[in-house]
Amino acid sequence: MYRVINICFFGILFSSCVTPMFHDVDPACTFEFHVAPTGSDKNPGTEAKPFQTITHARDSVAKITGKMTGDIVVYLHGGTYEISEPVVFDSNDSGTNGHKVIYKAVTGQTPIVSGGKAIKNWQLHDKEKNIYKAAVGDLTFRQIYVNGVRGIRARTPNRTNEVTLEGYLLGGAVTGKAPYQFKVNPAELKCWETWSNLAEVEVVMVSHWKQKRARIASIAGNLINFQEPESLAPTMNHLEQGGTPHWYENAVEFLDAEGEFYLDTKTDTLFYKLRTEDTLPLEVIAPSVETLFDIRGASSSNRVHDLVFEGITFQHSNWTRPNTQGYQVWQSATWYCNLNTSALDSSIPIPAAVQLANADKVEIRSCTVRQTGAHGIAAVKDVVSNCLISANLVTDIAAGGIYLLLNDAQSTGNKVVDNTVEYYGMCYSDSCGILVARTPDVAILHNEIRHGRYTGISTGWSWDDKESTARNHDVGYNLIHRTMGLHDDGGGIYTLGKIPGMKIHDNYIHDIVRSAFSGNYGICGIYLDNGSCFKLVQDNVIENVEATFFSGNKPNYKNTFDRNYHNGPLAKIMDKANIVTNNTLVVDSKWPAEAVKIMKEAGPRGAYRRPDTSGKSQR
Ligand SMILES: [Ca+2]
Repeated sequence: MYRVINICFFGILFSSCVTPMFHDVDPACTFEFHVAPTGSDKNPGTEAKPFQTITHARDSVAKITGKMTGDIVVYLHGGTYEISEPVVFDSNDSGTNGHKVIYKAVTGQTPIVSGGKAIKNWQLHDKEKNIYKAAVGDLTFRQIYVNGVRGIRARTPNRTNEVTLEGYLLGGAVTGKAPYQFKVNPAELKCWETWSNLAEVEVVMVSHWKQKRARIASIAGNLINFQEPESLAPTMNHLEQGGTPHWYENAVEFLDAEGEFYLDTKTDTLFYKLRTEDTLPLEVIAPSVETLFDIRGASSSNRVHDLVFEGITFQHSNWTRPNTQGYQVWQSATWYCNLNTSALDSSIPIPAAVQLANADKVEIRSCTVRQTGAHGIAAVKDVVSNCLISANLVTDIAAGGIYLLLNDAQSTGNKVVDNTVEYYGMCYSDSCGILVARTPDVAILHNEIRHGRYTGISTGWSWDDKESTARNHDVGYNLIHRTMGLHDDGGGIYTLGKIPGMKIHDNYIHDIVRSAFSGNYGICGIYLDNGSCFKLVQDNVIENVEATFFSGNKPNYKNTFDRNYHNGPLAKIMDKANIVTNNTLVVDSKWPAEAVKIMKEAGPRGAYRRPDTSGKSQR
């Protein structure tokens, strides 16, 4: 049966490709399929009779990839593709014979892949407080989106600033050895007996570069005991920031500010307090799928490859691990802390809406990734090589924007270029815009990163000067501004460890302002942290940052800071074993022509440059 249908496809689709009137046809196209939310999987997948689901198109592609003589293009027509589980692409879905399988938006149309479910049948719950409620069935989630805007998980003190995430309570301190306790001002706990679901209340703490979330087990006086495993995590009291800013999250008793929501898991009821600007009926989406596109080969020797995803919008991914494990991560929203070894547990990466593992020559280009529950786009493990992540808009992201969590010598040749990453770390504030671990030969070029609470670009993942698989990190022509909105110990660009051949060049970093809730660690334009050596920092412009460079945490030597331009102090700390030459302090905004050229050329090129929406849809 399938064989007969496939033969039919070949005839229909070949003739479509060579018909001049057919729009969007790539010269090398041999076959094409069409998908539309209004289509049917009983259709043949032509433009006139498109499929309905991407998975059916994928399966149809898999049946013909063995005979590819040109690219196969799957056109996604506009509309929302609601998915209930990840769409998985593996080696069977890959291009062959040197050709690619391309999933792309029809020109001028917006296909949206959504992992969200609409929450309907809202009822007025409390007229005086303007709180509505709805049944959610078996959905579990930590975010909602109301009339397109991210809601606020009920908390106290209320959120008054969407960059720093304040208000905070101050004066907290993690005490003792594991199991760790949190000592707070007793006045803030005077009502805790009234919290009806104490076991689901999270304490969210800020400590220098880290955010920590831990669930309450019990309260005794002014001491909070946490549940396991977070009570045992060594991250809990590592380099504590004095006064530890913190808030309490996720109790119905905290539901008192506009835009706040609370999910009662005992009755499967969602409560939401209307914003002044909300209109009825409410359009509420709750995320339900952790990874939307899971591009994953079976092993490093059986990788997914030669796939392209273009012009697709991905939104409303979910991530609920902190509900049962808390959030205990050493640095930058990468991996959970392994309680047995105190090290990173690379088997537990934080997931992404669009995720790569065991992949080669996969391209994600001109896509939009927005309103996620964890990372936006990430290569999460194993071998990922020769992939191109370009010209995407990654916005309103709970954790990091674009992450390459790779530690393998074969994970070479990846490029992250011309992307705009903004409003990252919306829930996990210690996230970076772009992060690369220990992958060799990677290029991070012409990206714009803006509006984050921690570092813009972070590369390297060793705290010493030993050899690792990290080498030849090319970080150039990036435009980075308004990062470090909350934390300290970071900057526009931050790097760790020995990375031979690393070049940080032609970047324009500006307007990084220290938060009132940071600790006293360094914030600077370019930050070469522990283990940094043999890195070249050249031809960058750093404007309006409290320190241009930081390169003092040992071991730290033989880095070269040459020919940069800055209007603030040159360095907070600079180890004498580094080389500092030919840098220019600029006063009264009299930037030399060489600096102006760097400022103009940094960021996404041409049409890839995206206007700054100033976060009107983000909370
Ligand atoms: Ca509140």
